[in-house]
Amino acid sequence: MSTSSSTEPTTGPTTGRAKATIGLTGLAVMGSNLARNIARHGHTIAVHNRTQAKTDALIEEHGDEGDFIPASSVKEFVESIERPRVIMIMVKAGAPTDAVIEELVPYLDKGDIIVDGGNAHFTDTIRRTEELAEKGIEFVGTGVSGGEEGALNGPSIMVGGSDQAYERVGPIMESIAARAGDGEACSAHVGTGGAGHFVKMVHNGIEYADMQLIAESYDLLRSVGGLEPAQIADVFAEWNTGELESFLIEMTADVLKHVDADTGKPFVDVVKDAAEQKGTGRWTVQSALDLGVPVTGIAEATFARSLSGHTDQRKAVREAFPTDPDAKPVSVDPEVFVDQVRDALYASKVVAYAQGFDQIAAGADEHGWQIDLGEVAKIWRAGCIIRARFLNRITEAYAADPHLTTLLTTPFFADAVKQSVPAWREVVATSALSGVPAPAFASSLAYFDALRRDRLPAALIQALRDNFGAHTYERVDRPGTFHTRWSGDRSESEQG
Ligand code: NBP
Repeated sequence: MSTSSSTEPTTGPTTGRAKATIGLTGLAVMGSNLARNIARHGHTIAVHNRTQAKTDALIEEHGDEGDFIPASSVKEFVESIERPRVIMIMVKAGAPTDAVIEELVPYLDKGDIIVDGGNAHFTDTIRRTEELAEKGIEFVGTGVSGGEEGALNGPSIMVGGSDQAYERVGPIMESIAARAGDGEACSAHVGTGGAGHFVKMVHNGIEYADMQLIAESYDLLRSVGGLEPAQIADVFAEWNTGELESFLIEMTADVLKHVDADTGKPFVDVVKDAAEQKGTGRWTVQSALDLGVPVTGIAEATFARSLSGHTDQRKAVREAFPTDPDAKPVSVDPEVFVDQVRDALYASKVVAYAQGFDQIAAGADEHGWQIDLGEVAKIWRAGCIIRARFLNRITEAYAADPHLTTLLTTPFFADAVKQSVPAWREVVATSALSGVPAPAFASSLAYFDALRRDRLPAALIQALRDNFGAHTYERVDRPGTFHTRWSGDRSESEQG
């Protein structure tokens, strides 16, 4: 690595051409679209990919969209960027990201900044930040959401790293980010170290919950309500005009309307019913377990995907317990049921977001990140997959009280949940009685009910733990820690 930290002229030594403001390496679908977005916003961008063909294709197909400096080697790439350099990596997360960093470092100078826009695990980001800091290089772990369309036309960007790095990186990210309805850029410095990737991870976890709740709504409306996919598409389109308005609800209407060209069947009927996952839902749940935050909606959504893939078990149980031909179907008035499912969906969604924001708050506490939760809700209002009208309400709630105990008790959401409770119970009961599973609805309702209970059966669990393992317990009537001599005279002793 070069040790110089001085700045240099902003033209290349041999060409006299202006140097790039930013470089981007990793030109698969996300990277090339982000590079085009950056170029379209007037930034000169150096572009590089391990396999040269992708760089060539980008320049050939889109080179006229802005000022690109293609590079065929890492050295040439790094040298074409003005110092202190900002270099964005958009490669597969994990080992490829480390490999790219290792290749870049020998050519970098102190003060240069590496921005990782891939879906890195936040602990990798913390490690990379520390390792590169020892070399005088800033590392900015950045969550990018919005898929390939967002990358091109404006994603939601969750930037980590130091304040100093954000001063250089922030304006570029804000210029390419999606704009919310009020014109604000959906990009922010969410915190230092791994904060950007942590927030992106929880975003994806909430996305899992959102999609599972939508899928359960569809299943209930079809299997219990008797509606056809095209009719359910109309229901979702109608829901998208109210408080549920969101990208995923809108997309659901679109997908359910779609008819398969080969078979003439609803498209949803020709897709294999085994949901895949790339791992961010699992990471969210693993982190939540470590932090002790009950993200039940996200966990149910993640397990529901796993269950869908266990085709052998599904077949075995389906054959062992066939539908009883004499079973009385649960009868519902479809019109009433549509409204009940909407209310259940809304209340469950509020729970999923409340849990996700609890997890971000807990992660921030654990890692010493100053994350402004209202700001997070703000930058999710456009560009990202979970963009939704009601994120405005979450921003308002955190603006009124940045240290909220839970979103559920804020006036707007408390009112919404209160109004939804009867329908929510009806839908969960209907799901159980009809044998149409709705695990995310059920667990969200159970979470809400558990929080409301005056006394929880956790008291019995404590008593059992003390009985079999002398794990002690606290009493409701006086302070201290106690143990009962269960196998002796059952007298109680206070523990020191
Ligand atoms: P991929 O995740 O499919 O990664 C492909 C890119 O990684 C190619 O440029 C490939 O170079 C490069 N690469 C690999 Br693989 N191993 C490498 C190595 N050892 N050294 C150098 N380069 C290497 O691309 P993507 O779907 O565009 O996603 C890019 C990043 O953005 C990922 O981290 C992804 O998780 C994240 N992300 C994706 C989305 C989405 O919706 N797809 C959304 C948000 C974030 P090659 O061309 O030479 O093989």
